[in-house]
Amino acid sequence: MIKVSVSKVLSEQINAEYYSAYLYLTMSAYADRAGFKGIANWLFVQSQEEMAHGTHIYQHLLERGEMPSFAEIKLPPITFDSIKAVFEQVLAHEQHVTSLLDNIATIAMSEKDHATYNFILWYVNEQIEEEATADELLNKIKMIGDNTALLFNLDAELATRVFNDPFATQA
Ligand code: OFO
Repeated sequence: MIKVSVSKVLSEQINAEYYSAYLYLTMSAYADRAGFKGIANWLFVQSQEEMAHGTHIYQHLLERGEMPSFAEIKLPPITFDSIKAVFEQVLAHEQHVTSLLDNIATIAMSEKDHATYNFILWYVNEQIEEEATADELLNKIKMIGDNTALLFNLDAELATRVFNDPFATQA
């Protein structure tokens, strides 16, 4: 049985993950319209991953006999100043999500909910890679500066990303 305090933050995290998905979708649309189809692809795949993250928490709550609570998903920014501004926001957003997940881990531990603690550790660890990737891309974009040819090289590189369901083998 899950304590109310734990169930509450898990439901909030479903919302946060779906918000992330929506945010990366608006960013993807911006990049597409700006002519960077590869960057749009990378952000679209990121959006798909966030949907999978949210849905996995939803399934976990049901598996534990809990009714998830639902709330409105707020509207993310829908326009951006530049590709660099997009990736500045990606990094800031991932750092924010890390703090949400750390908070869930802390609450689960203090409630002695080892199942939730163990469950949420996957997400905590995943954030290490997500922050590192966002940081690396932002640094590349900063180094590229105003060199459009180099930005299109990066765009071609990011066009190759494909979605792999992170939980496919856990089903
Ligand atoms: Fe849900 O993985 Fe980052 O935010």
